[in-house]
Amino acid sequence: MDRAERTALFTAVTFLGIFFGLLVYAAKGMNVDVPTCITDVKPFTEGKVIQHAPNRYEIHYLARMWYFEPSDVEIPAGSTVDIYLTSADVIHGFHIDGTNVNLMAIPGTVAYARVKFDKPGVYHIVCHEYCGIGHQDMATKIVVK
Ligand SMILES: [Cu+2]
Repeated sequence: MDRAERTALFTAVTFLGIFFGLLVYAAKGMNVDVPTCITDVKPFTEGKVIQHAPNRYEIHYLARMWYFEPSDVEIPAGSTVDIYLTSADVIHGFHIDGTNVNLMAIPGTVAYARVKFDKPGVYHIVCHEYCGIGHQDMATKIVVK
């Protein structure tokens, strides 16, 4: 092997090692979860907001062609929200702007994410998986006061 090749290979492997190490650290050390399919919540057929405590919410989002239920949720700043997501028809996307919540709504499954809204503002939610003719208008928001 040429010396330059060896250097290039060593550099590439080193960077990949750092990259992978930081990913594992984020997942294990900082609890940044990759969304997984949860099985203890049955797919639901209506969207709703459930308040458990002053700063504790649970939102069941139902995605359908071409809107989200519930739409335009309002919560106080500092709230921790458990988000459950499912679809009533086809595959949809679910991204909350300004957070790292980025899920897929797959019919028959429930996706889950927890997010804490510290900063007041308007958090737009968009569908980013193509879902038909009305896809570009499929959005809602969470208003944090
Ligand atoms: Cu959609």
